[in-house]
Amino acid sequence: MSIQLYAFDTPNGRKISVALEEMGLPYDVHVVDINRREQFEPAFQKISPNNRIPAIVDPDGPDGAPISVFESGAILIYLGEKTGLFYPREPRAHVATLEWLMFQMGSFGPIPGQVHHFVALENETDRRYGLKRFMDETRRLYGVMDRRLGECEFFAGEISIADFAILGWAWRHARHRVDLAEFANVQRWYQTMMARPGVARGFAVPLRRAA
Ligand SMILES: N[C@@H](CCC(=O)N[C@@H](CS)C(=O)NCC(=O)O)C(=O)O
Repeated sequence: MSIQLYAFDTPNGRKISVALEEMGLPYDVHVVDINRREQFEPAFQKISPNNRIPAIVDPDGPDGAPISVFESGAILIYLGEKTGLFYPREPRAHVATLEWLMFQMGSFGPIPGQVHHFVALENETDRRYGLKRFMDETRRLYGVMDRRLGECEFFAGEISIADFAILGWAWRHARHRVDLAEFANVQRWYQTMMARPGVARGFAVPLRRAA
């Protein structure tokens, strides 16, 4: 039976559609339109108590019974454990996968997300202050990633769920005003990732309803 994906067309939603496509898992999409506040509907809140996308329901959970999972990092780990794919078991690569996944969840998501917020503000004083603070930090994070990708091809050495997590946000580099040409290693990695057929399918799957 197919996994049920509850998502919208955002970095955190795309991480999971990309992972599902790359892992070759069958899934059905349920669009949760966060612009229409559908994340607060009681039925969705049952599977995502923090009222955020993405969430999944796997009818075939670890004990054979259905299980729901919220928080994109937890979903990626769940899918990695379920399939054994993109989830290195060799201890050093495993630790690196978790490190870079947590780096994304704790920093490279919350921080560029603030740029997306401040860039849309109309009050010039608020906008300037927020943009300076969070664009500087976003650029610092790209520098961290660039150094890592100068040492290895993918964040954990081999390709892993950490790459899918980080890609979801790097996909929005223009929105948080980063020119990838300034971060050559990130640009090389980004082009490699985007050229993968599974990644292309993950970004193409409709996560918005037709207007
Ligand atoms: N830490 C959460 C963050 C999820 C998140 O912030 N999702 C956004 C869309 S990218 C959302 O649902 N926003 C709705 C809202 O803010 O009400 C995760 O990684 O799953």
